[in-house]
Amino acid sequence: MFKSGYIGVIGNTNAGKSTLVNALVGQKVSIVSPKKQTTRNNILGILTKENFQLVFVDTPGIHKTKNNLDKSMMKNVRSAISSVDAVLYILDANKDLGSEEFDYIKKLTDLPLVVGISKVDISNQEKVFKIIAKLSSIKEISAIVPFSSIKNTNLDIILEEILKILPEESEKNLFFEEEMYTDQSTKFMVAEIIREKALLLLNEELPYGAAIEITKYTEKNDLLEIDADFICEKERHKAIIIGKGGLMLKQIGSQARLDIENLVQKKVMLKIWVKVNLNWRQNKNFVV
Ligand SMILES: Nc1nc2c(ncn2[C@@H]2O[C@H](COP(=O)(O)OP(=O)(O)O)[C@@H](O)[C@H]2O)c(=O)[nH]1
Ligand SMILES: [Mg+2]
Repeated sequence: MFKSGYIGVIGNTNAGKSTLVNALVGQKVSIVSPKKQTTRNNILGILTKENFQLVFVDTPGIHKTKNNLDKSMMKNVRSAISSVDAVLYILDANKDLGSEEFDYIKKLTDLPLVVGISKVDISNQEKVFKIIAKLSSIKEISAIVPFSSIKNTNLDIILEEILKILPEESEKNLFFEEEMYTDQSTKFMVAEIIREKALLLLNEELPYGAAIEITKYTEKNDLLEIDADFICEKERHKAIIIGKGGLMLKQIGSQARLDIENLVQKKVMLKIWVKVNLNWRQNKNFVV
């Protein structure tokens, strides 16, 4: 007996979706930061075991706008929802569940649905119970699971509940080869790692519209040589990214290099150039 399926991981930005997908897959497939809109593309995290293959679709998340939450939610997640077998909806245990989001969850019940309540390590039972009580009127929800990705609490239950709602298959239906844990190229992941360090280190100062582009990616014996352009739109943005005496860029580079070495399992030489380019925006990799 085998089970497989695509699971759309949906919820507000910062709810903890990417952290959960990384924890379930056991590999860092999706970058994480306290900043909104950290995840920009739908990223696949694949978990394959003896009797199942789950493909998690990590989505950029719902970007809350004051007047039209519903519309923007739909826009952000529509493509993920249209192609998945089940939905894993993530709510932050520390945030109240508002009526708009409640209505949105209700609408998702056309698909098999599990709700995860994240970050219970920094929340309390009262808050969690309040959310569960509100959700209890949506009978179609298969399971509500409070969890913590960071403390590894109830992640096994999340998997169990997802497997319960997927149909059994008579043959082993693999979407991806067993050893794959993402569909992304290593090169894309390298750009994402640099973006993550910039998000974390520059924090609020990260200029809007900056991007990372890998311009060289060459393996020489045991060494991987990577050149990257950090593209921004204004000279003063360039100064912020480089920092006093080049210190900021150096920090971004050395933190990124460590993660990249971990990813590729070899020594990495990473050079980053900061460039100003006004007209790069089309088809490029946005940072913010
Ligand atoms: N304490 C705690 N923090 C978490 C947990 N999961 C995520 N976070 C933090 O919440 C922030 C947003 O996480 P992220 O996975 O990027 O959220 P996403 O926008 O839904 O993908 C990051 O700062 C994470 O470190 C958790 O289980 N416990
Ligand atoms: Mg994310």
